[in-house]
Formats: sequence, C-alpha cells, structure tokens
Amino acid sequence: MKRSTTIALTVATTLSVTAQASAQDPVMLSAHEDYRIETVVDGLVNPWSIAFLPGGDMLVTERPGRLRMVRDGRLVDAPVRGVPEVFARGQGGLMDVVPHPDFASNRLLYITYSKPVGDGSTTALIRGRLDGGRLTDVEELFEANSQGAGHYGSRIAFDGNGHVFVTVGDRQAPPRGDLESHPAQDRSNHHGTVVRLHEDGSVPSDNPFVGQSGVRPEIWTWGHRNPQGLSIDRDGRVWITEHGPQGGDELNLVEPGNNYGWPVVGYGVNYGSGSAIHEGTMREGMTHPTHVWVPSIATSGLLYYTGDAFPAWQGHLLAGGLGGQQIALLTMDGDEVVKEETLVLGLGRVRDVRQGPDGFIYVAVEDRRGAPTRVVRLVPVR
Ligand SMILES: [Ca+2]
Repeated sequence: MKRSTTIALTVATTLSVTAQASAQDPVMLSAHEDYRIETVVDGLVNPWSIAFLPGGDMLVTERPGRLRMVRDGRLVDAPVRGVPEVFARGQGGLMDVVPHPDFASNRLLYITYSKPVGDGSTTALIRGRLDGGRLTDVEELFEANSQGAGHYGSRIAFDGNGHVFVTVGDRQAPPRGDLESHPAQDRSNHHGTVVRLHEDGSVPSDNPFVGQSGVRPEIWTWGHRNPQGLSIDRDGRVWITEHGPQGGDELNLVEPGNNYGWPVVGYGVNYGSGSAIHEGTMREGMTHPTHVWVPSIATSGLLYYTGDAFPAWQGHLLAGGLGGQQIALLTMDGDEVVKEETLVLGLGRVRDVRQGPDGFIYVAVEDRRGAPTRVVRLVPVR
C-alpha cells in the first residue's frame, strides 16, 4: 500500500505542473451567468478556508498554521495570535474556520486543525473568542479518535438549531483484506465520519448512536473516506463532498445513522494500477452517493448558493476541485443532481468555495508545493 501512495503523489504532482502552466488563463464557462474573476488577496500559503465577519473583515486559514485577517481589502501582516500549534506536515495543518452564527454578539470562531498527538496527529475542533488580533478563551470541543497519516476531513458547518457538524477523514487507512474491518466501517472510532455536536461540544441526546455500546456517540454518519466539502442547504439538508480514490469522488446527502460504504462499495479504483478496491458499487444498508465524479476532480470546498449576485445559481451546489482545477456547478432538483456543468477551469487547485456577504463567490486556490497563491472571487458582469 505504501507503494500505491507514492504513485498517487507522483500523479498529483504532474497535475500540479499542468496547473501552473494554465493558471494565468482560467477558462470561464458561462452557465447562464456572465462573470469575471478578481483577485481579492494574494501571497497566501496553502489557503484552506475563507470566512466572512460582520463589518467586512475576512479570515483565511493558511495550512502551515496561520489565521490571517483581510481588512479593507488588504492582508494584515500579523497573523491572529492564540491559534493552537498544528501538526504542519503532509496534509496536516490549520484547516477550517467558521464564525458562530451569533458571532456579532459572542465573537466566537470555530476552527479545525490537525492536532499533534504523540508522534502523529488527529482532527480536532476548538473555539475561541476573537478579541482584536487575538484568539482568547480557547477551548477544545472535540478531538477525533482517529490516528493516521493524511485524510483529516475537517469541514465545519452550523445548522442554525444549536448543532455543529464536523467531518473526519479515514486517516488514509489503506483498504485491503477484509474491507468490513477497515476503520471507516468501525464505529468505535471516528475514522471516516461526520460528527454532530452541540455548539459547546457536548453530544446531542438525539444523535443516532447515543447509548449503543462500542459506538462513538458523536457519530452522525459513517463509511466516508475524506469529506472536505460541507454545506447545509436552505431546507436543512446536510451535503458533503468527499475525496474518493481514483474515479470515486462523491457528493452525499448526509442523513443520520447512514453508512456511506467506504471502502466496501464505491466507484473508485487504486491510483496508478487501476486495480479494484470495492466489492461493487452498491450494497443493501449502504447509502449510494447522490453524484459521483469519474474521473475525479479531487473535491474540496462545497457551497450551497443562496445569493442575489447570481440568480441563476440560487439553490445550486458549487463544488471545488483540486486536481480538476475547477468549480463544478450542480443543478439540484430536491435531493437529486439533474445537471453538472463546469464553471471555471484552470484557475489552480480549488481548496475552498464560499459565498461572500455581497453574494460574490470566493475561491481559495492552493499550490501543491506551497508557492504563494490567491483568494479570488467571481463577480457578475451585467
Ligand atoms: Ca461512499
């Protein structure tokens, strides 16, 4: 399995070179709205997440461990202080940042990161109060029981009813041998799960596995690989995108207690060799994805769009793609995808997609080697 990991990195590096060649000339595809791409801020190292604060400030996490403030359109030199030390190796680092829904009154930021634990790391959720340029009253709300290499998951979303969702990846546990014994199929840990907590980190009593012995009560859904897109729609439905293996990226509608099948079922194959991973694409008791990407775009960042700036995209999902260097626009009809279009190609590796208070679409672009990159936005052209 180590060998196939190495092959995967080689393939991805080749894609990154292609990205740099085309990054200057992104191809914008109309999809019923005309728009241009503007640079919001430049000089960021592996920006992972974008967040908007009341009053106009914008926050960006940089994976090496910095929380950056953008004020009046300019990147503030000094990072926000008080952020925990991160495990800044491989895929690890500072990940998501989302303000509490009542941030205007409580100043609370929720942040995920790869927390150093022993020789390794795990996914953890903290919250802290933004006070000037500093995070104070920092408290840990959740530490995943999920030791491993990469695949941290780490997206955060509030449902507006007092709950916070966090995604946790399968920590790159290799799928081999008895697929049902893979940690993503074992609910005594948090590998490959979406967890649901109260906003103070306590476990809601109506979580699906509360009271079941040998099952972590934080688990809302399981059988995921590496969910790095998370968005809740206007009807309260929870959507994730997850990285599959080669040819197996998925959009899933997350419903309590469901098993999404990784690695027993899926559409992917092993990187490089193209050999089979799964027993098939479906099994009774395992939830089929709403949408799959074959070939993979390496999904990261997911936005359910509700803004006025692009009326034709209201109620649609926008999914970022790292390897695919694109934003995929998914036209939804209830809980079905009826059409997929590509909005932007060749922008670079899309790590995050967010809606600004202006309704514009903000995109964090990263570079695999850590060269400085940008946050850009899609702005309508009338
Ligand atoms: Ca699946």
